[in-house]
Amino acid sequence: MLIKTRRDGFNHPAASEITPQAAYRQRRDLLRLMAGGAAGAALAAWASREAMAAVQRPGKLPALPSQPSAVAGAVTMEKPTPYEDATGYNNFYEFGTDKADPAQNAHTLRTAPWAVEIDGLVKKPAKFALDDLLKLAPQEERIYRLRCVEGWSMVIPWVGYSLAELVRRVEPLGSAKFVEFHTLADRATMPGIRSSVLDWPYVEGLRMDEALHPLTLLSFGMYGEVLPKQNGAPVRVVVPWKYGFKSAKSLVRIRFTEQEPKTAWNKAAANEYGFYSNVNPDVAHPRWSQATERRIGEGGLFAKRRKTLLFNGYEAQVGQLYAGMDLKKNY
Ligand SMILES: Nc1nc2c(c(=O)[nH]1)N[C@H]1C(S)=C(S)[C@@H](COP(=O)(O)O)O[C@H]1N2
Ligand SMILES: [Mo]
Repeated sequence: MLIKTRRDGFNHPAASEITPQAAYRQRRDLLRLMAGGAAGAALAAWASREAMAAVQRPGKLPALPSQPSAVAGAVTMEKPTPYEDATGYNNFYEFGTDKADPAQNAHTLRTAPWAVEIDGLVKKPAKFALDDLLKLAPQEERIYRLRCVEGWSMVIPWVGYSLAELVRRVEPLGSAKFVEFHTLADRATMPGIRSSVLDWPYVEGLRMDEALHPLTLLSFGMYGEVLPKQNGAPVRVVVPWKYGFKSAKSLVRIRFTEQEPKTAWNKAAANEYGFYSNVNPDVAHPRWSQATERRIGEGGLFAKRRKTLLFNGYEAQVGQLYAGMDLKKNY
């Protein structure tokens, strides 16, 4: 059977339209995930991950994906970025500003014990221990693109569940219009926060409808394994239609607010990093075009750049959220 591709070369089939090849790949991945499966062994790997060096693969996830993704748009036919590239070329300024710094330095991050605090305009404020957060909803693998504002992109098989699952359970008040994400800022283990490049902690935010969109993922793993520290262990957000900096790593607090959150990058340079930061080839960054991108791990310096797609290729799924908005003003 031919894989039907859209003009843009990407394909976002509903679960029912997944081609045999994609279904095979998904089944194989699930089997691979489940092979790690006797819960005890997986938990042991989870517990011992602290002892592993950052360069080693961090081990299986304790909570296993239970089903292929049913979220329309969660599947891409593109080849995932090689693991070594996705874990060796990172932005995580708490561990340094060079792309190689997080892989070098993030081993000092302590991911256990870990808890995420939920507060602000919410009926059920709570503090979730990581283990409870992991089990809150069935996890699944979703292959999403991540597009950095610096002009590169990756394709990553993330593991997690829709952030909406968590939001629903804590019951935001009617007055809650935005969700604010706070990430860890620990001077003792994060060498990068001695620098004043950003105002720590790293804060990001979404409008409530964006946070509730099923594509917005609370992620605990990638490539079927626990998140490597440099990729935001033990829990991060992934917002696939926005520039990468919206995808906050190493989350410690989620706050519901009435006001638009003051985000770290917006505070650092408001004219360069707006609140929305939707991937948009027609809105240039003040210092460079956003029309094309370089796929990391693909053919080095001479690889052809790809055309960047509106909403990173997820327009069919998320375009409606911005109906009637001027995306040049709301960049
Ligand atoms: N806490 C925190 N989260 C962060 C960042 C950061 O510096 N600190 N960098 C962001 C940026 S700019 C990008 S492109 C992505 C990179 O994610 P990756 O390293 O997993 O590819 O993480 C985002 N989340
Ligand atoms: Mo980025």
